Amino acid sequence: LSLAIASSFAAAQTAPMTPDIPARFDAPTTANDYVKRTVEIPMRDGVTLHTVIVVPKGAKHAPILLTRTPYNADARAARSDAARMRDELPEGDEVFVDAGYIRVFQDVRGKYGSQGDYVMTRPLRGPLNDTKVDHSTDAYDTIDWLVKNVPESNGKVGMIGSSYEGFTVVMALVNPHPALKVAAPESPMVDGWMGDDWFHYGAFRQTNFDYIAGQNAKRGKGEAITREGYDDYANFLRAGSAGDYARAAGLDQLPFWRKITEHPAYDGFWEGQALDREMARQPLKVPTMWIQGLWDQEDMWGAIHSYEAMEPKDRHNDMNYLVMGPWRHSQVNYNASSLGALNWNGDTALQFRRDVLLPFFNQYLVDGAPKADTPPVFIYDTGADRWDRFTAWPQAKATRPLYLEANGGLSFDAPTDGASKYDAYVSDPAKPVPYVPRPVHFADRQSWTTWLVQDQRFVDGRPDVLTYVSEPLKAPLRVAGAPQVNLFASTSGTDSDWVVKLIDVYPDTDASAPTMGGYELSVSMDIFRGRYRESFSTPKALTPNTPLAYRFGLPTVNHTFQPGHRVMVQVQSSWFPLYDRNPQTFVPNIFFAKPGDYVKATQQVWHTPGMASAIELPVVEGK
Ligand code: PG9
Repeated sequence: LSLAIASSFAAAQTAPMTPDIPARFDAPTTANDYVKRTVEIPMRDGVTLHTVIVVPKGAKHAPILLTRTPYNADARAARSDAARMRDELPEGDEVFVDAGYIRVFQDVRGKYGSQGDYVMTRPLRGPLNDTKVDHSTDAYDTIDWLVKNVPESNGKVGMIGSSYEGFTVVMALVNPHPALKVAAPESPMVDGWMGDDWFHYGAFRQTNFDYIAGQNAKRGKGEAITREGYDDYANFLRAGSAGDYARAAGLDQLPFWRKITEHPAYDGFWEGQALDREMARQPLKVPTMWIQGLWDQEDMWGAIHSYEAMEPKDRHNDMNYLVMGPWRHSQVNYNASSLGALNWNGDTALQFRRDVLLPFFNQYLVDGAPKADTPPVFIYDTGADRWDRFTAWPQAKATRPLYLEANGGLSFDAPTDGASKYDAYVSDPAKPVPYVPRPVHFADRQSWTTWLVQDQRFVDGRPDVLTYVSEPLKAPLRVAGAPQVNLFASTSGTDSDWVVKLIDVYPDTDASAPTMGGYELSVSMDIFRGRYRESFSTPKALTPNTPLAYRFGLPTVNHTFQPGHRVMVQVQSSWFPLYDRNPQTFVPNIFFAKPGDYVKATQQVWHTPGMASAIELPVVEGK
């Protein structure tokens, strides 16, 4: 019998014990409308960077669109294992695919297929980087290779990318390669301490722990941190300080976390990496469109501040552009017909990519393309539900203080002396104010991407949240610029956080959208760590029970408060667990605060003529 079985396999047949995984498997690609090549591009120090080049079949004299990523170039260039390049590449690329672009994704050094060391936010060569390479040289060397080695290209390169991929676009603008003809940093991480990913005005963002672990524990994709329970409010409260949480999660092993804890203040480590400051020093060589969301929950600072840093150099108003859509972080590359409870007039991201971004890129990259009709500023009015095209930003020529009043009022009239001088509340670090309704689950993507438009009624009325509200508006109130907080406040502690929110309160009823009746939509809000009141680099204890001035900018807005709506301001002293708790006792480093440092504090917000707390609104007067 065994002889009979053996003889039933002719010599040409595959022997039963042939290993079933071949050394190599190539899926047929003849049906594809593109060719994908992977190459290892050598940098000036000999390190090779893994690069995926996707070329439309039959392309000639085509422009190149380049993205440099820490998020796996192979995966970024493979959305759905598709035969059509349009389906193979990310959604945001569809307009470029339709226009015949060559698309390139590259792993940054040290991640996924690229050689070399990964430094989370590799500083430019200089005091913080004594090597020969940075993202600026890597972009330069990559572009140099691409224009010499991709025969289907016309030698012109544009760069685009959001967030970290936007940070690498900005880096490429430092000593740019001459073939880099246009750039679009989308929500770039520019100043990680002032208002992008890691801190906001010195308050640490604990959502980063999963990101730091995922990015730095491995060359490939790492994992999020294991949780004790579903509710991150409880998980982080139980842990103690941010440092305690990180230690328990093993993050002390990660150099990037140690660097963060060694630089809690805005010292040379952060200031030396702030790319908006660097941009202010750079000549304006490449037409650049700075893009971000008006509710960008991760990188709210970078694009607008870089645009503002470059703008004085743009003497002919034809090099430096600003785009702000009604978007969450990176939503520019997805469908943006809605955000949380808000519905827009169509897919605002597609409108932008198709009508503004593509013509702008074509102008600089496609041989013989016409000049695009690109507005210097393209910004959504989130109250009027429409795009505005402006020649300059901000639109408001000056700000108008909107004063906090006794009895919870808000008014453009300055306060007069009255019986009530301040409003008080007790801020208890044992019961911090949540930033979204509990249970809080950082991994809940829907919650994270929409938290900035969360209805603020869930905290309105808490004893540790002060609420000030105007009368219903009789006429539209247009606000176009960055509101400034001018708060006079005291604390019984020696350190304190101040969270200030500018809110649009919808009319009590809306028969067409019943759940929007009375909605408290945050238009702009941020947190400020009190110890940095006088200096961002040198923290100082606050004098207890003494009203002190806190001035800081809120995120940029372009919003028309409609008639019948009311303006609201909320003030509170914690935003947990997104931001680590301020112990309210001054300690040298809040990351390492001890349980006994966390104390209740009585907070007072003042509204007297000499200490008139206000939000200075960039109001556009007239029609
Ligand atoms: N917000 C992320 C990030 C950017 C830059 C540095 C670190 C993190 C991102 O989405 O890429």
